[in-house]
Amino acid sequence: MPAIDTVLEDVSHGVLRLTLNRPDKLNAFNEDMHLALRAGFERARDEAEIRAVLLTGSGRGFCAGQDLGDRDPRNGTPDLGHTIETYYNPLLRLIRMLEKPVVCAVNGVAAGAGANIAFACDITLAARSSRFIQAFAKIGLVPDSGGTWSLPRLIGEARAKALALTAEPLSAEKAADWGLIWKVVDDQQLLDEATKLAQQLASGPTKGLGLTKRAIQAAATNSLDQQLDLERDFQREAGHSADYAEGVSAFLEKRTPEFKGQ
Ligand code: LHQ
Repeated sequence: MPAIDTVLEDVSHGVLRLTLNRPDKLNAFNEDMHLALRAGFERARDEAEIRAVLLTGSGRGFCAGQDLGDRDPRNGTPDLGHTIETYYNPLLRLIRMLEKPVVCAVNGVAAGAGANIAFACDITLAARSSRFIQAFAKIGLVPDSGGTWSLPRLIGEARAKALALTAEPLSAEKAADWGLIWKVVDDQQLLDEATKLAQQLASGPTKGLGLTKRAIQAAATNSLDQQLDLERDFQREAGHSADYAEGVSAFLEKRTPEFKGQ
């Protein structure tokens, strides 16, 4: 067991809040933190009462990527492919495949894998003072955690290449202007606003929201024809949900719906 909880977990109003908790290292990933974060997302996947996730960091940083002290080539050449396969790729797959919304509150600098994990979440808010750095180029590495996939899709090849090749920090404002994240929030308001959003999503029609997330992600590789077929199938599935019945009944009865997430 680690000496400290490297990820703090808290459940409230259907939201599982996961707080990266190695503030002295700007929440850089060691193996304990990887395993704890993965366990958190698996919990979100497995527990029906959890209907949204909020990911954030403690202290002044969000996440500085891999803890470089743990992958120090001076102690023998590490197999970074193994690190990616064992830790980062399973995490990215969990976030993207989770059929519940994942809100990310970037509370400070997000560097390397830390930036790309923030971009993999469904709705990412960032504190005005935060910044995003594709730090890989500074240490001879390649963007990971889906960065080479998400960056060109979100902002186009020209901006993706410039960010990745120069490792120039990108302000939160510019990240929002470019469409890398949803929005910028004043530092003091970040956690409140992200929590409100996550709670709103957690009280929503979880089945429909999960299918919506899957459909939008599937569009990255589908043709229009494939996507139209997928919309037909997902709409059929959503139409059988209790939340659809509740949503339409509430609309017709002029009342607020009470979604159960089923
Ligand atoms: C750190 C780190 C850090 C350890 C700050 N590690 N201590 C995947 C697979 C396998 C291997 C490699 O990588 C990957 C994916 C990746 O994520 S690669 C990218 C790894 N990350 C970086 O290269 C970022 C390194 N950090 C920085 O460039 C700066 O710390 C940033 C720009 C994030 C923040 O700068 P400052 O605000 O000036 O803070 P600082 O540098 O003073 O950091 C505060 C402390 O945190 C400091 O420790 P100290 O004991 O001196 O107070 C840093 O050493 C420590 N820290 N990042 N990744």
